[in-house]
Amino acid sequence: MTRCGSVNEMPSPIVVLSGGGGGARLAGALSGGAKGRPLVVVTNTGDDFEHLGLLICPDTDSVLYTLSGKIDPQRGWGRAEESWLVFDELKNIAGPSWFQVGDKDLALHLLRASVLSEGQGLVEATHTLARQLKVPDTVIVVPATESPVRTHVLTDRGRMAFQEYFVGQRCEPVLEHVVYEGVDAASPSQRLVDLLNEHGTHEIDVVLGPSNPFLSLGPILDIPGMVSLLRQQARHVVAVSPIIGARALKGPAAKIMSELGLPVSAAGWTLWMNERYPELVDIWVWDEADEGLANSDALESFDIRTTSTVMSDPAIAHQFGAWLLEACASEC
Ligand code: FO1
Repeated sequence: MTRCGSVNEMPSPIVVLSGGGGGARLAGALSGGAKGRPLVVVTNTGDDFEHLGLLICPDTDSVLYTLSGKIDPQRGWGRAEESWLVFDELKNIAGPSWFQVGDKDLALHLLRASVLSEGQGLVEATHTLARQLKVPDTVIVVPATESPVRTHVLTDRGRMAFQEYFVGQRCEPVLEHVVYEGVDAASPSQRLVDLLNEHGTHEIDVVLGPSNPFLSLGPILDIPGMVSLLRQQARHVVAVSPIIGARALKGPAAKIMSELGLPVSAAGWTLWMNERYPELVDIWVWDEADEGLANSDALESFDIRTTSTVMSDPAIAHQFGAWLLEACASEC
């Protein structure tokens, strides 16, 4: 089946699946540079959790903050020019201090709680917050699902919720298995389904950000119906490797691959993704540092393209975004 060469007069969206800092940075790189094409950013909800009685949505918020120019670029999460008065006082009165919530960030969590309590669902609430934060209106940020999907990890220290593993234990436990609690009962958010179905089949392009496949993309792609929805609507699905050399630029992707007994390389990631989500990806984007690995027999039938994928500053990230848009539009 060829999915290439669609001739569509109307601008069809670029859809980015985003989790963690890499996905948010890529969404930022593609926003504004999409040559009139709207950008839809589908966010991972597996990291969401209740803290201090508030729903915290870290991956959605990293996208909102990145797209509104408010992200702290060093940390890659939370607000730039943050203050910590509430957090410091929480510590003084023996409140929970393992998860740091800054004052400006707290304001967003309070606003989300307020609109949710007024009856908005997570998707509508995210849209409201995006407008309040002044995310450009050419970008739609949409949580992958309205249903509660929560990532849990099984480790050598037992089972724990994602943030307990990621922040509380700094990803130190050896990971044995990942579970997306609630995923079997979940479905893609209706807003996402509508956005994708507004266009004919094979008109949108889908980009899987350089996000952790187990912790960030899995909770999106494992939602029943998600892969078939994307595949049915996409002209091209392009996946960006989170592994460069034998490392992940940030986060535990390489450590987890090694703990799961997978080869830690762009090739290992490609073969695992293809086995886990067969026929989903058309174009595999690797960093140019890994070019030499693409010649293996096991990868003969894969469309692997290499470029500099390190989004070290906004200008370089935009160059990579422009390159990706060209790749989406190319024949495969
Ligand atoms: N990450 C940390 O390493 N430590 C924190 O205390 C922390 C607080 C935090 C608060 C709000 C938020 O949106 C994100 C926060 N993160 C923190 C990042 C978050 O745990 C991870 O980036 C994602 O869940 C992984 O993608």
